[in-house]
Amino acid sequence: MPFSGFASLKAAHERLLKRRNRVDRSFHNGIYQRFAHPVVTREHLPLEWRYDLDPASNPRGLERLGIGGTYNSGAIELDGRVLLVVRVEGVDRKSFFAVAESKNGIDGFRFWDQPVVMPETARPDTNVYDMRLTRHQDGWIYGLFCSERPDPKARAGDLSAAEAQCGIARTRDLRTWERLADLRTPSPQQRNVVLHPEFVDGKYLLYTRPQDGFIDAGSGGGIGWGLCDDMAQAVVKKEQVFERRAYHTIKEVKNGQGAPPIRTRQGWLHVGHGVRGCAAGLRYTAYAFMTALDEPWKVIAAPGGHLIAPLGAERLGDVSNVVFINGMVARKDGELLLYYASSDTRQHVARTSVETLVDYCLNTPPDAGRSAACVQQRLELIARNRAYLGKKGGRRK
Ligand code: M1P
Repeated sequence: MPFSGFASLKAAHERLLKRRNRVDRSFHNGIYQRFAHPVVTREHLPLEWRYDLDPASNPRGLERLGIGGTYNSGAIELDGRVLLVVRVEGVDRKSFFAVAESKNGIDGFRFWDQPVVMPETARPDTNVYDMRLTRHQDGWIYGLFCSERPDPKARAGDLSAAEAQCGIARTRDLRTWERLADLRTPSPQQRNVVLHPEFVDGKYLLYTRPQDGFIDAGSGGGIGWGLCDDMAQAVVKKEQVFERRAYHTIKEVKNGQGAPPIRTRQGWLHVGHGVRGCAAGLRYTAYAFMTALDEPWKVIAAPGGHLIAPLGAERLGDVSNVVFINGMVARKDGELLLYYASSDTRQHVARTSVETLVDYCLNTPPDAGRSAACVQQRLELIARNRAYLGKKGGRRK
């Protein structure tokens, strides 16, 4: 009997795509809302991307090209819709990009009819992932992503040494992509490169993550910046680190720029990820900071600690204990959608407003650096609250 279950798989798929998302009321921090469901999972992928639906060639209904995860999405609003360029990872460990679209950015995400066909350069990429989308002042939408290839300098027999570089492509509609030359910088390795949305002194500004040696050695030197004349042949001659790693913080091992920053009255609003080591391995969390409007490389606000950490089911996945952010969309009404992925497996959204995240950045105390200093911060908060409650006639102890 040939497999007859595609109709019910199709119906279940359609139910998933139509499922409304709801705010997770069990979580509160006043900074953002979490939602009950991830916005994109591997189950969102169309069946025809995974199965051969023809009973003649697939009588048992086997999945022919399985998917491991859908995560680390770049995000943009285009023609009133939220579009995610999702990192889709096949079970063969190779990632590719695919666009998923939603009206409200919270639910109803549907993939376009087929994955992005990303042109290659003369040196084909083994793996591409983690696109950052920037709508630039020059009129193009740029997609900057990591292009990974085997390290040409690897010892014979070493199949893990890889070289990561920043691939660059541009588009007007996310359908047709023009691949440009990879970014060249003084660093032997690059990941997490993001294009700033505006010209600075007539030049393109890039946020980089200078790194040396083997890509997973954790030697990332912080978030850097540099200028470049031409995105078609992008060269950053001088890279300067402005957002450093720090001992005993959420970004002790490495950090990286998340999405392109958003212009606000008070400064540029940034998100990024910080990584620390612990007995369970590396722990990735998302954090926020602000930089000066006229000098986007000058940090003016750095709230202590993480903004989003993996919670509950988010803690488990292909690479557990990871929250990674590379998409952020500010909508017309001031709503701010933060696209974070959990554990290299699935894509989520958190909802806030630009105003709220600016308040968070400007008014959350910075990392005090030492336990005793952190206690002082908390004592000050408690004292202020007691004074306030006392004035209101509240209970005092
Ligand atoms: O597995 C966690 C993350 O590891 C890398 O990030 P980073 O370059 O900061 O170490 C990337 O592979 C990223 O895709 C992944 O989510």
